[in-house]
Amino acid sequence: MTFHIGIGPNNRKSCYFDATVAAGVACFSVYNHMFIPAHFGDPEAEYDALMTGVAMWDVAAQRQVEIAGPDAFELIQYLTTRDMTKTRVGQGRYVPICNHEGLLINDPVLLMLEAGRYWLSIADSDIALWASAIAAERGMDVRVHEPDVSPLAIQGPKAERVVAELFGDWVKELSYFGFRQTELRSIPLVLARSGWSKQGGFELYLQDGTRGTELWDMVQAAGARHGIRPGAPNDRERIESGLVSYGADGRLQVNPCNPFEIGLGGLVDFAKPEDFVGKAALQRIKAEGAARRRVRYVIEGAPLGAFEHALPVLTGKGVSVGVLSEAIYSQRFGANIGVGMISTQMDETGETLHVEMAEGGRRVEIRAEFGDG
Ligand code: THG
Repeated sequence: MTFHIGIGPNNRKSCYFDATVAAGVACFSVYNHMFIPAHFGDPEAEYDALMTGVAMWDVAAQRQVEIAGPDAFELIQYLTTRDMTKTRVGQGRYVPICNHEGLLINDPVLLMLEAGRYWLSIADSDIALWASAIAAERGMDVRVHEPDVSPLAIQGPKAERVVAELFGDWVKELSYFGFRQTELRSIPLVLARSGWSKQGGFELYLQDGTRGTELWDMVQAAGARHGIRPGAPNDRERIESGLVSYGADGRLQVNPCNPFEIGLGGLVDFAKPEDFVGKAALQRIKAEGAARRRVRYVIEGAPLGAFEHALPVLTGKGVSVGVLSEAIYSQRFGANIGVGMISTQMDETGETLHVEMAEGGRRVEIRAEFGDG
């Protein structure tokens, strides 16, 4: 079976699109109605660059939703489950957003740019619609819009060297999720220590979409002697390190889940003085106890190939008691590993579990950590 998924006007191109094509992108995915590189044809080399060197990723599809105006703080505080009171300019925050039923609808990184102006750096769902509707219905004095901002991630143990060469040694002082408004040869951008991997790195939030290729080429040139490689948010690394992927691990329309089920319960702050969307539902869920919890799975058998969509996790009798969201063969742990959720009723039953794959059933086991046995 050979087919292509077309590039067409329904989905937007990133401002780094031309640069990634020139760099040999082999596959795109779609995220926030935009094309996002999925890989450059050499998964091993891309993984190795992230783990031992440095990788650069077009993550412009992590769109920014800007919330600005006199009621910006009030809206942010109402939208997110965390308490934003202590959030300050220059320090980013990971902030779950739920609907009124307490179901997760996004898990952005929040940047407070100045008093009364924030960006939500969103995962794959339409938060600009959500935020502007809530603001209007509540009569809040804010402007919600999507600015011309396109993040470029530089990730891996050598990322700091590359970024320090470009910007100077001050970047080494940035805290985790810390950021600063700056420029690179007059290209306006926000530089942050963040990114969707546990290998460390930075994100450059480019604020002028006409200069994508120029910025890409500058990063590429500075990174060349450190062996920088183009890549993309890396599924193998994120499964190994357990990072949440809203969309892959669950989304409102497929496998809806609350923050307690997906491992973000610690980011729900019932003590904050103001109300927030989903609070009442989340209090109920917490009191009753979440029905599922997030787990890591090991899947027996030969190395897995492509894993397309989530699979139910089944008991011997074929009863679905969990979900395997995404799985991949990990050289590092010498096993097929995955993330997902399991019914809390299965705790300590010790029952044998399996998933049905194209070639037949495969046994799965729950692990607290990978590499522990
Ligand atoms: N960077 C930026 N925007 C983003 C992402 C990003 N938007 C989409 C998506 N990624 C949002 N989701 C996440 C998920 C996890 C993390 C960041 C964004 C993350 N988590 C750390 C962890 O789980 O260990 C730290 C969480 C914490 O501080 O509590 O980094 O990557 N700009």
